[in-house]
Amino acid sequence: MGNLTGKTALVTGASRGIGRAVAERLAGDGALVAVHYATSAQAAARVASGIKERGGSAFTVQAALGVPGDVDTLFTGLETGLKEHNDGRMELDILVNNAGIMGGSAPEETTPEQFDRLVAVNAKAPFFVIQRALRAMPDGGRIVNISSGLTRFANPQEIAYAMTKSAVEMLALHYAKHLGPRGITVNSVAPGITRNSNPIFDQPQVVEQLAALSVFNRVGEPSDVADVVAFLASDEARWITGAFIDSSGGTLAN
Ligand code: NAP
Ligand code: 2V4
Repeated sequence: MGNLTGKTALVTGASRGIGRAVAERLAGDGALVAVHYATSAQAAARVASGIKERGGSAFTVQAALGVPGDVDTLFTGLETGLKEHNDGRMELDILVNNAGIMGGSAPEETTPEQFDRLVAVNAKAPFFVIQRALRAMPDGGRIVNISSGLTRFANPQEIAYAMTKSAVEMLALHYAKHLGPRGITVNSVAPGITRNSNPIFDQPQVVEQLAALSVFNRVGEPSDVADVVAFLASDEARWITGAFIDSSGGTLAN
């Protein structure tokens, strides 16, 4: 029996990277996990089947975020999955807003369309996903939003992206107060450079430079971040809300 046995969790962007590690960790702790994805159906199915092979419970949910109707699509899929896999118990105990897109363009070259897309996926979608999730979330629920160390570390290639992450951090501050009476905690987790499927991680010289940003002289692994999220999702973190949790391997202290 894990510490999340009997709980349900929705992890957005769980087909790969940090979201995948979070889904696997929460499922390992006993939660029934909705593995959300936008386009990577096969990868998400592999995440869910891997969880089940290890004795956990999971199902996949498809929804493109940052487009009209996104939240309806997401929650229709979530509700279908919960009906089928959770004996009709429709409550959502844990929400992890992880799905996000990055910028990677110089400020002079960022277009209004790119800016709007970053805002739509990284900031607007989490706001409305929370709004909808709260209808289904019982007292004592958990909300974790994935931000970025770039709200505190300068990288001019990512100004627009960092602006969206600053916006996401406001969710924890203000919702923590709003949801305190329900015992629901809302926190931000800010990873530093974390290995994902970006081809830069196949270049040893680049990885060496990125590693030097952390006081531990390595890049983060998705599981480094997932362990922090799992703690915030647990009962043991009941006294932490409205917090910014630096999960950058000391990059912000460097
Ligand atoms: P990733 O490997 O690029 O994976 C992104 C995930 O988000 C995928 O599951 C993807 O689904 C989903 N997604 C992307 N756009 C979406 C959209 N419009 N609608 C719905 N789902 C969408 O990402 P990651 O590197 O693990 O990053 C995860 C989170 O951590 C992001 O919020 C990111 O900003 C943050 N972060 C990452 C780093 C880092 O260095 N990796 C550092 C700090 C913060 P599909 O596969 O189906 O497209
Ligand atoms: O510098 C980051 C960083 C980055 C990048 O390198 C470019 C990328 C991979 O296209 C997008 C990106 C997203 C990020 O969230 C970060 C990041 O969090 C970060 C960086 C440098 C130092 C500390 C950080 O937290």
